Amino acid sequence: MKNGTVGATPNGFLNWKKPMSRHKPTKEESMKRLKNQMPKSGSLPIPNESSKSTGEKDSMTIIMVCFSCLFLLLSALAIPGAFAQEVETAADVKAQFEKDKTGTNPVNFTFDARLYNEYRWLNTAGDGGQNITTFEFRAPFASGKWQFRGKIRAVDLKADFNDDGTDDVDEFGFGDIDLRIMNIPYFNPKKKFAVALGVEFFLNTASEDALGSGATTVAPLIFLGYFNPFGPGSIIVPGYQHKISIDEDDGRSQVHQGLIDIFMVKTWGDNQFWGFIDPQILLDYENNTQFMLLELQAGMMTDKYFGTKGHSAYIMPSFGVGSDRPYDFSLEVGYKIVW
Ligand SMILES: [Ca+2]
Repeated sequence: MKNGTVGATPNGFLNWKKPMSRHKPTKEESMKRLKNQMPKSGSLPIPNESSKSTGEKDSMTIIMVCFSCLFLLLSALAIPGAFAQEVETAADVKAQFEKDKTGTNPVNFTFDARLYNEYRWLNTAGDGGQNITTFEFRAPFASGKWQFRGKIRAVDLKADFNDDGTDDVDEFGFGDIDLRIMNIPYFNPKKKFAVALGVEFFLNTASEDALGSGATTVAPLIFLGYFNPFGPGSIIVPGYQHKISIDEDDGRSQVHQGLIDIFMVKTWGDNQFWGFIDPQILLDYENNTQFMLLELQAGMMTDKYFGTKGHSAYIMPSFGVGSDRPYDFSLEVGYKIVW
């Protein structure tokens, strides 16, 4: 859930089918697989050449079990009200939300424009890199009860899947477009607890096959917001999003995936600085694979330097874990305006 959520969810599920043997595919085979197994918006289908070793499988299982325990523990720890330091009224909360222009609170529906660039060092046999430039816009509607979010992206993808020194894909163009609407059906300021429900649509808009999923996908999501678990300005947001495609291009796979994540954010210095950690598990039910991503973000308001209002900047490294990970490491920098 990239930044505020399932909302903060990384667009980047893969649905590449792993080869059954250690046989190194030819370029033709790689391209065929590429055509058959295009990834989600903005993500690369990575053919992972090496078979998963038992050790890797075991360590992945251990990591997943640990993650699930952490998920349950944090959910239990953050029992509504357990860490409440003072009773707050809805008006107090509203005032706090209005003061916060960091754009990190997923249930604070503001107008919000973001431009960010991510570079991924891909988990390919040869060299692979993917640069994604995204423009994102969020707006409240229906008297602020609902939030719209849209993302449009340009993708530059170069990858050598079989390590023969030649790029098997080298494309630049528009990626898929994501649209999401979200609502907060339950919000209790005294218990410092909220529930968010939403649905996201991944549209099959990529200008080149390799730059999109080749499918139209619907993804309902739920997340819970526990406020002030680590003192004022902190939030824990466990969430789940289920993606299932309703239409695919010829030769492209069904998308059927789940994303579990725990977004944990803290702001400091009167909402001038923030940091978040967002561990995520991506479960590909279609291909029976899974991997983890760990996103870490540090951000700050830039208003006092630029004389602006509601402007901020951030940097976000991200790590891929597991043999089916799409990338080893990625680095994103972004600029955001909240009003
Ligand atoms: Ca190659």
